[in-house]
Parts: sequence; C-alpha cells; structure tokens
Amino acid sequence: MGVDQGGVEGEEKGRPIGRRVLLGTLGLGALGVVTAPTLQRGLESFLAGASDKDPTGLTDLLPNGGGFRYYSVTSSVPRRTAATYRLTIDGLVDRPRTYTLAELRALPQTRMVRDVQCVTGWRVPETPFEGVRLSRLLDAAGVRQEAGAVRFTCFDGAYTESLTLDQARRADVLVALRMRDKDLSHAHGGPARLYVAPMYFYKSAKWLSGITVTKDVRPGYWEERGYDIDAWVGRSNGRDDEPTS
Ligand SMILES: Nc1nc2c(c(=O)[nH]1)N[C@H]1C(S)=C(S)[C@@H](COP(=O)(O)O)O[C@H]1N2
Ligand SMILES: [Mo]
Repeated sequence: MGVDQGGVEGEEKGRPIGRRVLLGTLGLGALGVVTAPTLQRGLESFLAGASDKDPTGLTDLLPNGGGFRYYSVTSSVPRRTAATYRLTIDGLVDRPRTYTLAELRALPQTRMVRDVQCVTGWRVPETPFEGVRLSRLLDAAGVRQEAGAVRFTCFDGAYTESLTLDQARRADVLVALRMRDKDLSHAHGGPARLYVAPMYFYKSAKWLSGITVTKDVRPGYWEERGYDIDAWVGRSNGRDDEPTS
C-alpha cells in the first residue's frame, strides 16, 4: 500500500514518545506496532466516529484520501456533536464565555486556502479551511492588559497547544469548523479545531475545547517533547527554507 510511516517516523528518532499513527497502522495491518493495550477498542471507536456522512467511517482514513495522515496522541477520543460541543474562553479576559457550535457558526466565517505542512514532511497543497478568526473571539472576550499568550486544550483530554498573543491575533489563525468545504469530521478534529495557517500542523490542535488567555506561553504537548514553540513553516524545527515539493 506504499505507506511510508517508517521513513516519516525516522525523522522523529530520539523523541521520547512516538506518535500513534492510525493510518499507518491500519495500512500495514500491524496493530502490534502500537503497543497500547486499549488500542483496538480505541481504533474501533475512532473509526466509528470518523465521519458524519460515511457510515463506515473508513473513506476519510484511506491513503490518498487527500494526502492527510491522521494523528491522535490518545487511543480514543470522545465524540462531540452539534448538540454537545462547547468551546470555553477564559483566563485573563474580562468576559469569559462558552460557545455552542451554533453560536460559532453564526459568527462571520473566514475561508483560507493554504498548504498543510506537517513537520514530519508530508504536505497537502491548497487545502481550504473555514471558521471564525481567533482574534474575533479574543476581542469579544476582552483580553486583559497583562496577558501575553493563549493556551489551547482539547476534549481528547491530552493534547495542548499555545501561541503568543501576537500570533493568536493574526488574521490567518482560525477556530476552524470546516475543511475542504465540508464540516470537520471527527477524525480531523471536529466539530472544531484550531487552524494556524503559517505554522506546522502540530499547532493546529484538533478537538478544541478550551482557549485560556495566560500571561506567558506554556509549551504544548509536542513542544514538551522537543518541537519548537514558534513553529513557522520553513523557519523552525531545523528547517531553514520552504520545501519545494
Ligand atoms: N488533539 C490533537 N490535535 C492534534 C494532534 C493530536 O495528536 N491531537 N496532532 C497534530 C499533528 S502533529 C498534526 S500533523 C495534525 C494532524 O491533523 P489531521 O489528523 O487532521 O491530519 O494535527 C495536530 N493536532
Ligand atoms: Mo504533525
């Protein structure tokens, strides 16, 4: 099937904790590669929730399904629907609040088409993302003077990310509700994920549930494991220019 996880993972040698690359595991038919005892069950529930429209949940996970690899640092992720999804903004703000999915959908939406670039090398060209500018949510919350950073938490219960306040206020940073002109699937972090267009894709936290305005940047999940906190594509993580293909 030509799954090249070996090479991809090779770039990450020396990192203390490997990814659970679900697609690679499926493609190779080698569940034993991932050692978590609960993985089989995790995979099943992950697949069951993989897509709203595809009852098998499998098409989104097949190789060449747009070139994406599917990552989760947990073996299963609870499913959130339009009825149960909530996004909370709190921390150093004057007006903390919790949004429903309908409330996020009712705000002005921004659509951007950029290349997705994972730090391990794979890239998906010209991928449309659409959602609410993070700056809009921050402005609505009223960020306090002493704030300097934003921390993101996820309903997988494990993944975290962070941005400086200046980065978070960029126009190309979204709380994304749609990808490739469809509602974000569970596998891709739906109903809502962070989308940080100018940075490597690990900044784009899936299954976003919390936005906390803080004083200082706190390194995220992969950043505690060696990735750069400032993850500009082509200018971080040992890269000094843009990939050409
Ligand atoms: N919650 C969560 N978000 C995450 C990750 C993850 O494991 N958990 N992996 C990151 C990495 S390293 C990448 S490359 C992308 C993968 O997104 P995809 O699964 O939609 O391709 O999600 C990022 N966001
Ligand atoms: Mo990644």
